[in-house]
Amino acid sequence: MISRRLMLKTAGSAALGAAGGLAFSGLAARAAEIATLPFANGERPLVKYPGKRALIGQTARPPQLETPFSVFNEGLITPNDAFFVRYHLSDVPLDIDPAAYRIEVKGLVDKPVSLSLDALKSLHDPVEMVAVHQCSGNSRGFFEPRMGGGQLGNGAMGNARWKGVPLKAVLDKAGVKPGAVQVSFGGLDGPPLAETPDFAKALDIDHARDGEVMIAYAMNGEDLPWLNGFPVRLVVPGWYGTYWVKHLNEITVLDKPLDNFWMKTAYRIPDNDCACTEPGKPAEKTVPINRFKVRSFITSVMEGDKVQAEAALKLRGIAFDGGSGIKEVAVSSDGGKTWQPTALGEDLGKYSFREWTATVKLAKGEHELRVRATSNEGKTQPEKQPWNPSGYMRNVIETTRVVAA
Ligand SMILES: Nc1nc2c(c(=O)[nH]1)N[C@H]1C(S)=C(S)[C@@H](COP(=O)(O)O)O[C@H]1N2
Ligand SMILES: [Mo]
Repeated sequence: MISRRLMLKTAGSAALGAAGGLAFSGLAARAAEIATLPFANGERPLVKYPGKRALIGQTARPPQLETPFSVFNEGLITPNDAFFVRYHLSDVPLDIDPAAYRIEVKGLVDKPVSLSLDALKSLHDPVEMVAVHQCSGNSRGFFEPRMGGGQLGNGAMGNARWKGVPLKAVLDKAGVKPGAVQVSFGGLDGPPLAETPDFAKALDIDHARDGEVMIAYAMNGEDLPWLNGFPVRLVVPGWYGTYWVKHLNEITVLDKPLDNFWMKTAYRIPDNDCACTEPGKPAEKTVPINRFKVRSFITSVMEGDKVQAEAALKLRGIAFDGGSGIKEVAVSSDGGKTWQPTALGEDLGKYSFREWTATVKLAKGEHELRVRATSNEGKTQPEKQPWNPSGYMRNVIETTRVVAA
């Protein structure tokens, strides 16, 4: 088999230099246009990376790309070339040989194993699941007051059909020893400086062995896109993206919780019912971020759109939660005073985006459209967004203002 190389050395880097800082050497991209996210300082270059259509460039080094929101109105599955990209460390792998690729399974196991991609695939019948993947900081740019971190709009999420092998099958192959507490996951990418902590995340042993957590080698019927973790990544259905380790090559069974920077310091939320603090205040006690909060969006109209007055206006959107599934979605066309039910679309599984549709009729003038989902476990979205120091887990009831004329 031939070594694969990310082919991006030739794309002109000068344009991005002008629009958004220096392009990552090698990972060059081109900025043709500017996208504007709907908050202050929301201008971003639209950049083109290999295997991706023009996406919203958040940072160039490492590459961080956001999906333009209009993509979510195209269908329930987010196309691979439009799927968001997030890396922490700039040493992104540019050259991977699938034939030489190995996944090491080690630590507190009966026999450490080193799996080739073929060996991985032959361990278990392929499993498939449609699941939303979402960055913890998705929508951070909308928080008030604002906080540090990537000023993301609502496009650091996507819904894909993942195919792979249950993590449990891999752990069983190595044989987990008694006393196992967590399993940690590392990928090929590394820090540019030795002082920067390498990216690794961990799941509790029972979670890792729940049969749903997957080592995925395909996404929407194709190899994983390079920038989404080729050739294999972890899929942790219903959990925030930080655990979905890309270019996965190290699985270590641990006898105590992983206490690296990425578990102990970063990606933690206030340990209280609202996972919130008073703006500007740190939390007294924190826990690692975990399941998605329930969310819903209107995708068929955008903020500021002009629509026809006194006519049937068809609204469409998406909803999802951390895996109980969507029970109902309601819309309001009067800023939340009154609500009407919507019709739910095809059920692609409890971890997937669920489509909803509704028809409203608007009198002449300005209107605040709102959408609110309720999950099967009875959770719904807040009217006011609780604040947390890292800007994680935004899930306030979304408002879209339109003008009917
Ligand atoms: N190897 C590796 N895996 C990683 C990361 C990373 O920096 N390196 N970032 C994590 C975070 S925070 C997110 S949100 C997702 C992003 O996945 P994507 O780039 O496929 O959208 O990858 C996760 N897995
Ligand atoms: Mo993330």
